[in-house]
Amino acid sequence: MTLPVKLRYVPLDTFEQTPNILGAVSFGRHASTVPDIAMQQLGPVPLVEVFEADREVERSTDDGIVVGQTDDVLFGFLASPFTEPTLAETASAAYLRIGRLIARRGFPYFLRVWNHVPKINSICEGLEQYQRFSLGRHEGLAELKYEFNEDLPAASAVGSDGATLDIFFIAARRGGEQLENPRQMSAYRYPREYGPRSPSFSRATLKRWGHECQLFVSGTASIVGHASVHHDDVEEQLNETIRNLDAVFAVAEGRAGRKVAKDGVKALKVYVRSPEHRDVIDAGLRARFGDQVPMLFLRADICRSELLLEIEAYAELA
Ligand code: 3EB
Repeated sequence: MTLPVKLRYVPLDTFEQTPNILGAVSFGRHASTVPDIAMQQLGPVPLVEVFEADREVERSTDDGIVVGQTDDVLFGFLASPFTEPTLAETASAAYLRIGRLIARRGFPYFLRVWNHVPKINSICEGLEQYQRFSLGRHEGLAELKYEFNEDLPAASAVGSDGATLDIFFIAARRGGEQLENPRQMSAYRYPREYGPRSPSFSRATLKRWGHECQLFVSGTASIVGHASVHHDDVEEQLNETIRNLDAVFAVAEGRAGRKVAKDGVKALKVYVRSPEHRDVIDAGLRARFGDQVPMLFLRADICRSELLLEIEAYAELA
């Protein structure tokens, strides 16, 4: 079986020629034909994140959610306006709408979710916006009856420069496997100091399609156990993050019984708090993953204020 969806970063000026676009997301108001997240790209060429299907795509808008689907996979994008103190309620309502849509359409399993939270580090009425978001997401997923040790998808949750809570995702008829990282505490078990409800995500989703496999690795940062390490040192945060990515790859390789090849890493998305750190991160990632690895750099606030970067990965295991 060929992969029903592949994730690719495609130059903005040619991405519309991609056949069978299941969904696409631009960053920084470049493309008017697809949903956009208000963020600054830090690369030389503006890129669009494209979910490429293997056949014709059926498009619709349902309950405010932009949807693309084939027989096997569903992409969705939802932007939710909110006022700062109501972010938890907004997040829980958004997850309920999304969860009901994917259930109704027969794709109840998330493979990967991306969350973009405006002013993610700002404190509103004594609670950080990221923690408010986590609280709402947790309540939404609990109401949808997701099992926190079984059904949590790979995810990223980072800032944006916009005013809406933006969530996009891909979902399938049958679930992937939830992977954790032995170097890190599972996020859904983080202690109370990180918020009243723990962040509901797994470290990666491994999805098999017949003999082929794909791996969606969550946003990964310089965290060991549950603690952030190497405050104020971007190069050490990068090295720790690469060790975490490698640890997740190793778990996936054990499960899948095959390797994540260098050319199997099809996408790395790098969230950078300070634009001046971009080049040193770029060099470190090329040293580890090779000069040809596709990368998309975004300026973003990360969900803990001491974290300077976060990196997510997508790989195909042939
Ligand atoms: C961490 O490991 C860093 O709340 O969905 C990374 C990926 C992080 C996803 C989320 C948060 C999330 O806790 C932060």
